[in-house]
Amino acid sequence: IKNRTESKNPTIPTLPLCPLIPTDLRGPVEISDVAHSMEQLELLFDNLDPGGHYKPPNCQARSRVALIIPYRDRASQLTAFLYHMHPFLQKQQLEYGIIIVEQAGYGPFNRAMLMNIGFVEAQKLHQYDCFIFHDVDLLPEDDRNLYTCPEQPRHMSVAVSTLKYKLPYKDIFGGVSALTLDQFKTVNGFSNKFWGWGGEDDDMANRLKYHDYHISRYAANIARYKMLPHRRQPANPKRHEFLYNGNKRFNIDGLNNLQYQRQDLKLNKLYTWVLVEISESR
Ligand code: UD2
Ligand code: MN
Repeated sequence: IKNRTESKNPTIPTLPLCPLIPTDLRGPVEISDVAHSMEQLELLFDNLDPGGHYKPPNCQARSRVALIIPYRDRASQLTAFLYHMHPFLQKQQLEYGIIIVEQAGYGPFNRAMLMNIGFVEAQKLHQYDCFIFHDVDLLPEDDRNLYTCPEQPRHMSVAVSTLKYKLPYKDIFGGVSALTLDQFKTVNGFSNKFWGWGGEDDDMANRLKYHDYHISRYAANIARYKMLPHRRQPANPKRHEFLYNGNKRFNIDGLNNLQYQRQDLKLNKLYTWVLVEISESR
């Protein structure tokens, strides 16, 4: 009788599946306030494939997770993020990659469009089945907050330090959120129309509702995050208007009309870096 985990080629044994619930979780995890340079971090984490990609060495991961991080001009937050996240994700025995999508230039920031770009670019690199859209300034405080994609889209940053660890309103979907490949395609990704602060996360919540999805969440004592301090971005004055008439655009504004110029892509040691130029078109 053949062992089930044995492959056809006897010289390459297949790894057993990783346990459903990772074995080494502890609950609350410490958040260090020691600053590291990127060079220091690169010496610290020597178990990553190029581009900051990781596979558990002793078992086959159940999920292949792409973390998509919208980014511009937050260097010290990025090092703090990488220092915290790599050990955190490895303890959860995931196959994962960290993709930093940086907006070039000084125009208004478009978080949602960078997410769409990250989704497209990540798929050119690995066969991801789960996408976690993640602010660079949020660090999870409990390792039972699993970075996976459940049956329904999951809003992960339920309790955030700067929001007094309370959900500000029921349909909030900003901060950190997880969608499967199929879910993200079904809703046509994020809207590309939200320039500047605000609204893009609520528009995504509306897209989910429109497609009969439900937002799932872990309990607030587990889905806790520390937000690193930063200045406020100028709010987008059009955000309410775009939110209000967003449903007219769900099927024409998103993944299917996404336009950008990729200026650079580097498989850095700790993350994949994609530099893009985006502009308001049509
Ligand atoms: C809230 C949401 C965030 C988003 C935003 C409105 C939570 C916990 N967070 O964050 O998900 O919906 O409101 O757009 O609900 N960024 C840069 N450089 C910049 C500006 C932004 O890298 O100059 C990136 C970075 O990853 C940052 C994220 O965009 O974490 C969100 O921007 P923010 O942190 O300025 O906004 P915040 O904290 O109000
Ligand atoms: Mn923030």
